[in-house]
Amino acid sequence: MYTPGGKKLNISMTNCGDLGWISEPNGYRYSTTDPTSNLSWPLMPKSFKRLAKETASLAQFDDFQPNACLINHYKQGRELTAHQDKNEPDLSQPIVSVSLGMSARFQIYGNSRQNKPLEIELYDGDVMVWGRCARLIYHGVKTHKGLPHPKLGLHRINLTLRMT
Ligand code: MD6
Ligand code: FE
Repeated sequence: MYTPGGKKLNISMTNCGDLGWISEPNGYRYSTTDPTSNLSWPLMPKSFKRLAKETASLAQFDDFQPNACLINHYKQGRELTAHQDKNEPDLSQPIVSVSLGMSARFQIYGNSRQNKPLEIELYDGDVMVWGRCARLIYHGVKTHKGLPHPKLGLHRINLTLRMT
């Protein structure tokens, strides 16, 4: 995908579910089809929905029913710059994020991307529920050099499950 400024994103992205988040020259939006193929996104596996619903409920979000799952793929050394996730219509709904493969540094900037970020390491299998006062904070990801993951090698995959 490309940024609205016309630059190629340095991570690759796809989606599953009824809707998928896309980045295009005219902005960011959710779309029912994949712009690279004009086909619908693949169905969201029931196991993804179940995991998201169960983990959201541990954080007191009742009845989280994701209909969109953004899938990000990072090669070693790639990064996602500071951003907010604000294209979803109901910001009282959380985002559930699943990390797989190589670990990465997740950077939390708070209310301004000018802040020095708080950094936490996200490991294979970590699940984060992102909501309430944190829902609109700036955040980014940096990968680093490390040992290859036994199954995914020098790659990281992140799933973010959303209601949109
Ligand atoms: C990543 N995650 O972990 C990127 N956004 O690769 C995000 O940008 C993100 O983990 C919103 C909520 C949770 C997240
Ligand atoms: Fe995000």
